[in-house]
Formats: sequence, C-alpha cells, structure tokens
Amino acid sequence: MKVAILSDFHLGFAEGTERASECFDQAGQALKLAIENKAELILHAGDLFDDDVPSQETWEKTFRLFSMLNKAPADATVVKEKQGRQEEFGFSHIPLIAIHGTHECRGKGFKNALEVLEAAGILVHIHAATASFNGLVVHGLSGVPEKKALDALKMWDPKPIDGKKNVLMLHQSIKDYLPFDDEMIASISLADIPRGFDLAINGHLHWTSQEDLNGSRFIMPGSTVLTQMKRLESEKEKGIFIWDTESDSLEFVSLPAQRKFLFFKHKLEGATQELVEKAIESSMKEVLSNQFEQKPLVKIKLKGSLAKGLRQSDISLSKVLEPFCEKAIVFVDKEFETISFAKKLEELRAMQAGKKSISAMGLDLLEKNLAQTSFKNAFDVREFFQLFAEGKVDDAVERLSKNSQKA
Ligand SMILES: [Mn+2]
Repeated sequence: MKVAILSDFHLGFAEGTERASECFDQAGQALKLAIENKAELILHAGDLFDDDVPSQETWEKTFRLFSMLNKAPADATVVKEKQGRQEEFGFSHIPLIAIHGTHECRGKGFKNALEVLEAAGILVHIHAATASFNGLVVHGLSGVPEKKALDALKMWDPKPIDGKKNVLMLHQSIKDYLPFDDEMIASISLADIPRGFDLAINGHLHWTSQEDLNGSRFIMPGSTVLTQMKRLESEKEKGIFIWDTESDSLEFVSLPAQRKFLFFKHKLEGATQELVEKAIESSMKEVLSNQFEQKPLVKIKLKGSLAKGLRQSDISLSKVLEPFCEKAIVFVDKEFETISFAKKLEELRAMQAGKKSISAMGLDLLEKNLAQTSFKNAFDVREFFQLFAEGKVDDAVERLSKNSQKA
C-alpha cells in the first residue's frame, strides 16, 4: 500500500494579505500529488490550520480543498482506538488520518478544528490513540506544550503491534534540530523517539528531513507553505513523502509550483542608512537576476552594529524597498546591537552603583538628554521634573507653553 505523508498545511495563513491563497494552493498540490502517486491513505502530522479557530472564509476554502479527495473514490474503513474503546469511520474517498498541532490546540472542553473535520467525515483525528487501516496502525500523539512533551510521550508509551506495519506520528520540536537547549522550546530528543516502528513521523518543524535512528526511520515532511522563513527553509523544497509499505521505499516528492524563498545575511559594522541601502540593493540585484513564476519571498537579515548615535528606528527601509515591491515580497530583519543602548545600560549601572535615588537618576538622564538637543536651558529642568514626578502634567504643559510663547 502507498501512503502519502503530509504536514503543516497552515490553512488560513496570511489571510487578508497578498499571500492568502498560497497555503491553499500548495496544500492542494500536496493532495494532488498524493492522489497522482496512487496513495491509498493520507497521513497529516498536524497544523492543518494556522489558527485554532479558523475564520469562516478559511472553512469554506478548506471544504473546497478536501472535496478534491473525491477524485480518489474508495470504500474504506478506519478503526480508531483510544483507551480500549473502538470507533469505526467509513470513507467514500481516500481516507485521511491526522493529529492536531500546536496551532489547533484548544482548552479542555473545547472542540479543535480537526474534530470538526472528523465530524464532517473528512478525516480521523487521533491524540494518544491509534487508527488502523489495511494492516497499518498509526499511533498518534497530537501537539502538546513542549515542556510536557517528553513526559506525555513516556506516559502514553506507544507499542508497535505485532504482525502489523506500525507508524508513530508526533508534532513536537526536537532538541537535535535546535541550536540551543531550552526545555520550553523542546524536551524531546531523537534518542527519546520510541523504537520498533516502521516509520516515525514528526510535524511542527517546517523543513523536510530524513534520519536513520539505528535502523528505524524518522522523517519530517515539513510544511507545505512557508510561514517561519528560517534559513533552512530556503535550502529545501516543500513537498510530501510517499511511502510504499510493501517495498518499504520512501520518496520525497516536491510540490511542482511553489513560491521560492531566498535568504540573505549581511554583517555591517557602524552601519549607516547608506550602508544598509547598499546591502539591501546588492541582495535584491541578485534576486532579480533570476526569473520566477511567482513573486519570490526574500528575507534579508542585517546584523552587526549601527554607526554611533544611530538607533534601529533611525534606519528607514520604505524608500529602498519600494522599487522592489512589485517583483518580490521582501522582509528585512534589523538585528543590530546598538552601541548607544549598551552605553545607556552602562551609565545606569554606574548611577545605581553610586546609590542615587530613582528620581535623581531620572533627573540626571533628562538633563543629559536635553543637553544633546537645542533646548539651551529654555526652562528650569529641575522644576519641570518635580512637576512631572508629582503627576502635575497639566501644570507642566501650561508652563511650557507660556515659556515657548515668550520665546
Ligand atoms: Mn507548524
């Protein structure tokens, strides 16, 4: 049997923007690939929706999207089993088994969006449960808060069933893929993935990956739409896996028409408006030397430091980006370490060390900042500070306006 493995459609992503149709277009391509490759079962590893409560517009497009499954008619029954209780689901089209992701998570007592799709007969939703079809057992744990994920996995303790093909399906961060260790962000490592399954599948992380864990395979289909714009996503295509359970072959098939994503990083020291513009223009020149079917998505990350006295907000991007907005969707990330900010902190620390009161520190700062302006002692700083400190803002404003009239 051929099984199509998909993840992270994020239906409803970028609603109301020029990218609104992208999640539906690319999810449609993924389902089409599943049908064209003669899959008899589709697995979805979570974040089918982008929002926990999708909008009416998203629901409408979602039902239209899944009506495509009727092109693969079937007479199939999936059996869900949770805590010894069995439930049968009949399908007149290719059956779909899904877990929910972090984006669909809702509080206790509330129905999540996948439960709605299950009630509509489109899929079978599992959480700490199994779903069986045609000799294959899917053991699924939906997305849980990362901090609790390892405990939840251990408590659930899934075991492959003898004589069947077994698949494990999760939707979590995996420590091995992250650059730092933080249990709020990931508590599960590849070493914690239960063994003995023919295939372990994970959603949540949006780039595709395939690992061999001592003979048992671990795959991440990745998302079908770009939402996070991580560098890794610019290097790997979006697509789906097709797994043949008999031959055990596994193939990644790319979506035929996906929006291209290009990532650039510039490290600038003592950056000025001019240097930033030059960096952006050089990246955009490279982008536009290629031809694209759809406007490409471009992320330009700016690192390093700003010229003395400049703040991030002093760097304006609208003018330099304007000529490109017809040809690309560009995001610029300004991650400059501001020297002045570090200096300010230093000053505060020095003042605190001198055990000045908060108001004395405030007054010193105000005087220092005013000295850098053209204020030239136009009013008595101490008097005004005192008025502000006592909350007499109206009095202060009145005096200020009198002063300026005099001037
Ligand atoms: Mn996701």
